[in-house]
Amino acid sequence: MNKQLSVIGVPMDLGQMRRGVDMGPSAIRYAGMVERLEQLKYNIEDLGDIEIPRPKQNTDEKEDNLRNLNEIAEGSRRLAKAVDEVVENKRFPLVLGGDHSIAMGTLAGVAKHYENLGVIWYDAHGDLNTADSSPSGNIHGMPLAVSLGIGHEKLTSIHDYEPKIKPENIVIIGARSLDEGERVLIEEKGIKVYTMHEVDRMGMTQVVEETVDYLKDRTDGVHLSLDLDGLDPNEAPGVGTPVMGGLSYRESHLAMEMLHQSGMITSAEFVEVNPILDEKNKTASVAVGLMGSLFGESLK
Ligand code: HAR
Ligand code: MN
Ligand code: MN
Ligand code: MN
Repeated sequence: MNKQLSVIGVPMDLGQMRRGVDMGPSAIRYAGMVERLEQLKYNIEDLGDIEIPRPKQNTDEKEDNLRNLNEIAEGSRRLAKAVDEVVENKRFPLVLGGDHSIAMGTLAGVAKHYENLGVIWYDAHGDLNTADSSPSGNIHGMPLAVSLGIGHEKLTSIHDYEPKIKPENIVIIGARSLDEGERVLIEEKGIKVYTMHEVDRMGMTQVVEETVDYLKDRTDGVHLSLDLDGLDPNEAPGVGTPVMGGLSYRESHLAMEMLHQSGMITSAEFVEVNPILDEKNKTASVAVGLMGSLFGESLK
């Protein structure tokens, strides 16, 4: 794994309705991220936080079922630029959310540098909605569709190219709340999904083995987009849209350890940590623990 890490915080809360997720980057840093990764002999440069524009109108107003469209597009452009530069400098971008809408910017910055970027989407949700299919108008439910080039032009065109990724290079793990339009898209595009049903039947070991096998030959880099709501809300309560019956802390550690061993992860983001909804910064601590495993902590 690339031992040169650049950390970028994204205090974004405009992609959904619950305040507090903009404090995610602070909460994750406060939980000891830098110290944890320095112990693993990484060189860490913290680039601080991207500035997110404040919405002009009250946040209840939705333009075309896309709440805060312009501000999110602008924030994403800034993030994409910063991430692009990190990859350009041959460093590993580690992005801290913020709600999951930030993945549009992260992927825009990363994918430019790859012919076939793989994406592991660790999440209770598919985040494959469009303005037409979204039940909420919340853009954090749309970033994976947008990255495929599906959605509002102001979003799909971020960083001046599209699409960012191809459907056959995506693996979703942990899904248990998919909207109708998302199911149709998954079917239509042939996106690989391990729902909780598959995780329960096969076990996480086989899920990750298959994922690594699947992505190994077809991709030249793999981005991990980890939404903390992929985990069970008992273990990661500080998230805005918790869904019962999620991945356990242990399963998630195993997944991160196996991804480390695969050596294939070239960028990562940890999103949806909301310290206001959390219990004593538990969810940020879980995020830092998972980073430890992803970046090579081992028990022996
Ligand atoms: N699918 C629902 C919607 O589009 C809920 C999305 C929740 N998304 C996240 N990110 N928390 O995964 O509104
Ligand atoms: Mn570049
Ligand atoms: Mn998500
Ligand atoms: Mn989610």
